[in-house]
Amino acid sequence: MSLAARTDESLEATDPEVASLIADEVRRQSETLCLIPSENHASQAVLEATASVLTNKYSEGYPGKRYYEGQQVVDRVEALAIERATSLFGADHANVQPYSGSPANLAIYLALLQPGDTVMGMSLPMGGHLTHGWGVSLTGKWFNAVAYDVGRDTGRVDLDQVRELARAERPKLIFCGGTAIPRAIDFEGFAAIAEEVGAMLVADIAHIAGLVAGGAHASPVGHAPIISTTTHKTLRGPRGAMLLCDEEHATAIDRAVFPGLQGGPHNHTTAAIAVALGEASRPDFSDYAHQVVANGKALAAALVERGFDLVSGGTDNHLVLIDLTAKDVPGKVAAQALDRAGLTLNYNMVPFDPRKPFDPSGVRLGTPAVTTRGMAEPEMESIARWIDEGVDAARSGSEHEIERVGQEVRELAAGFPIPVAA
Ligand code: DSN
Repeated sequence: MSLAARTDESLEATDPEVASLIADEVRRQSETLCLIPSENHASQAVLEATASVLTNKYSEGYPGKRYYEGQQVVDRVEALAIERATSLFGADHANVQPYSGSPANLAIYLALLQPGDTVMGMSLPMGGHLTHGWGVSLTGKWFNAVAYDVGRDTGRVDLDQVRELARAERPKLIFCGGTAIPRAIDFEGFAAIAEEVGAMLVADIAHIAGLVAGGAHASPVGHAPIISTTTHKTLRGPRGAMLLCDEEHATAIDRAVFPGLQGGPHNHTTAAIAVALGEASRPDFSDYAHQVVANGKALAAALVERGFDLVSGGTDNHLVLIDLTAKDVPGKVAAQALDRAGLTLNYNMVPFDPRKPFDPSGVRLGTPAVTTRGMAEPEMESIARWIDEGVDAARSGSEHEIERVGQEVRELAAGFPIPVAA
């Protein structure tokens, strides 16, 4: 096929409407600063693998044991992703097929529990995840879920409370990890509690997987026999997930993912996961992970300096949770104003929040994406100032001030390009 003919089949030529929407999103991401702690900018290499012809292939099963022919290449792709995952994290076994974090966690339930069994996780408004047994989720409806909180005064997980609850409820499975935890997770402490009550410990490291891979957070390997993670947050891969586990759980986990829960794996995603794992094994990714944390601490310190009330008083990782109660601005109003100023973050419940999930007291932000763009401590100072000015403007209703902050944000963003597909 000639180059001209190929060009005619490009997205831009065949569907300018979608092409234009994607171009708009490239522009939006380039001109704004992503502070959502669960988002990142995947590399050009990850984006290219995601967009490959591997998307065309069905591959139910696992390498060497599939239900469709034509797996000569896909088997090698998946085996490579598995090998890179086990070697990067030091785990016995990896399943790289879960479509995302929630299906990965559901597979764990299917592998280990029966409906009605007791499961224990961090309460969602305290920073846990829906699939750790929250009431509106299947995991809270079909299982007997009990939840631990954070300390009211500390904003941190209190292992004494976790132990007390575990002793009283005797869960079969305990989740540690979550979606709004600004402090280091004590995997060893959780493991001791799980062992005492005869529970299986599952570490959900979706938020911090890249920090673990880069040596900027302790690893759960050796403490949690099963580890769940998405691949697109600090790990900076495509949207997907992985389950890591000890050898003794490998068969149960694999059977739960397929055929228990899912059909064909998304092979283009598997290839992109392999690329991301390759990137994460290089020394510059360790530098990245440590800079994410350094930026998190710098951003937290600058916000505290400006009078913001941070849950737990600061951060040990990539994530900062602000309680805006004292600023007299609801989280949603602040998040929307900051979005108009080009600072993208999300409104979020804070522990013991008297407000509702759709209109909570806090905002959640983080440093993975801006660190990928090459930003460091000086930029965190600017971001903290703009957040302060944006929140003030949200309270006073000054759109002019929001526009002024937005102009400064755009100027900074222009100096830190994002990776895009070739
Ligand atoms: N949606 C993810 C997050 O933002 O943390 C959790 O699933």
